Amino acid sequence: ALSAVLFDVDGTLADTERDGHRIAFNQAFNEFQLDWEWDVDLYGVLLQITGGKERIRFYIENYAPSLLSKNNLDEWIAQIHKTKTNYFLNLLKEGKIPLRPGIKRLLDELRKNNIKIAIATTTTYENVSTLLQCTLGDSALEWFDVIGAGDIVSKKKPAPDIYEWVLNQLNLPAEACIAIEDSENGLKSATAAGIKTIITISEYTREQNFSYAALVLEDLESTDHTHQIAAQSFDK
Ligand code: XBP
Ligand code: MG
Repeated sequence: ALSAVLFDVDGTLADTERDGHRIAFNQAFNEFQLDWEWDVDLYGVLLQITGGKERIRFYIENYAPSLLSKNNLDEWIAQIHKTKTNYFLNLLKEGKIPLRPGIKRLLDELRKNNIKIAIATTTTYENVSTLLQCTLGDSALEWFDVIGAGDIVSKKKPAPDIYEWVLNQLNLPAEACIAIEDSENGLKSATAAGIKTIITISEYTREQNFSYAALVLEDLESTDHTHQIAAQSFDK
């Protein structure tokens, strides 16, 4: 039977990338007087690298390599990223980033049926806690048995580490869980951890390869989807 559903955050719980993270990165670059502008198309390319600090480093390597010789490069990237996180938190607090349709209802139904819910994400912990509190209320953090986020593991998605860490904290085998993801990197990560994965397509991930997902859905809006998710746990 199904014991827990593990949720990705960016692109799955909310459409955070184009009008959230991307904007916050650009605001931080501006504050650091960098003339970098991550437009909507370029950001789609950069999304293949998960994790904000890792994404900034990848950008420097490919688009501004002269900066690679900069002293304390990692520290500088971390400072830019901290500034970016603060801008992103502001966007969340201003209510600019709603949950995707059906998410609140699905979380409610899982809780009602005593199915555990958890988070497995590459994004920073504060981004997750603030998103949940701003959209679902202050008590929402307590709904989740485990929140695995950011640098808690050193290898981010598509590596399985974050899902393995969450399974470990839940003390559950992969077979008792389902992951909900929006991207190929997320699908790879959950699948490599042995977890059956349902995809909800997002703007940037529409063309990706989801051939080995258990189920591919446009979104989680209709109640049928809850039954489809529940059904996944019976045909194992
Ligand atoms: C999401 C990400 C994150 C965000 C930025 O991937 O890659 O890096 O874009 O978050 P996934 P931070 O949905 O597969 O977890 O800047 O806080 O790292
Ligand atoms: Mg995602």
